[in-house]
Amino acid sequence: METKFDDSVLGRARVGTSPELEAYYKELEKLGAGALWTVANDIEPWEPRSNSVPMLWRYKDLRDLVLKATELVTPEQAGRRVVYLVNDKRKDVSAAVGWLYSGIQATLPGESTSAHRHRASALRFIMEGSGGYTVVDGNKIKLGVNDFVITPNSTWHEHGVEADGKTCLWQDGLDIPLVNALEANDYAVHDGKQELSVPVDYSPMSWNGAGLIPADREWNKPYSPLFRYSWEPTYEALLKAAKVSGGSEFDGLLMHYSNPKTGGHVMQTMGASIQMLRPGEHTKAHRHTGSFVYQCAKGKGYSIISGKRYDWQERDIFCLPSWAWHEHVNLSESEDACLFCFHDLPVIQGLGLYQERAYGENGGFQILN
Ligand code: GTQ
Repeated sequence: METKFDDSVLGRARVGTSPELEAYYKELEKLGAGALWTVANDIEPWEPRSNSVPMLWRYKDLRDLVLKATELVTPEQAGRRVVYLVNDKRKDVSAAVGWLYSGIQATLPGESTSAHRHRASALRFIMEGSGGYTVVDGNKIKLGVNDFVITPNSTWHEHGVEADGKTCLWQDGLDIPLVNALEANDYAVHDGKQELSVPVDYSPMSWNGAGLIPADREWNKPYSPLFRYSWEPTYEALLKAAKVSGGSEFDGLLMHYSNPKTGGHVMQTMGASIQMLRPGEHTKAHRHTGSFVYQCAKGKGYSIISGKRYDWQERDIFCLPSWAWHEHVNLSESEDACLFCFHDLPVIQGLGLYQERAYGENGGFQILN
């Protein structure tokens, strides 16, 4: 163990054992109390500690099983027809990593769900299909492949695929584990489907992402008025940025989807980002707090997380636990690779919990295997 993590130093709990102490602990336990020094070193780790493990979910392995759900249950029966992604060490809270939930939802042409809402926030990244849509607070939003859409906390939402569309699969991301941990979740069902209160695509058409803000519109909600971030302008933004910037040595070209009104993250508890790795790019290793769920939107490569290599290609999903060393590699020498991710950075940053460390800095190291 490195000396700086030595629990025998002054300032750490370093009480031995004795029959007298054991008896004392028992007395305290009977009264619903305990001696802090018996747990202090555990509950006050020297550095951020994650209970999650890095994991990769290969699309080619999961896709058929997700589609099989369409033969087994209807949206009416299931509420949401979703295969969710379970971190080996977070089964108890149904998390993909940290306090984040993720799943893959399948909707057949002509199907739609009834509307519901919950205190947890949700987002989606479209994996395949056509004619998909989601209705957020009376605003029907059309969804195409690689589009990113938000359904902020307590907004009514329902999903569907037009009858002339193709089966849609999309990745859901929700902060269910976090909101449950905070003991603040709730859930309500709508008595059917929402009435559309505005024209289709009202949100993305009026908040168009060109840096222009409607002059006649008040927006005081704590989340982005732009509900959909389409792939085309997103990818174009990355290509343009790549012409004038090298990006970060740790992240390549990394952009956060933002609330056009504030420039901040799209929702209060969850944010999302898109990242481009140029042909052949191999980022430097670093680590930071925050939990991240990635989906490869384009290309192929691998990430080394906590010393282990995870190879990914289009549609594969993988997670990065808080404080895990990581670096990303684009395996193609001619094509760029794009990684979508969603994360809890709004919470981590908003509560002053963000910290970051470069590989090799302050004794940090990474063993590659
Ligand atoms: O579409 O609202 O994957 O409420 C899990 C919970 C999706 C949804 C999920 C949900 C939803």
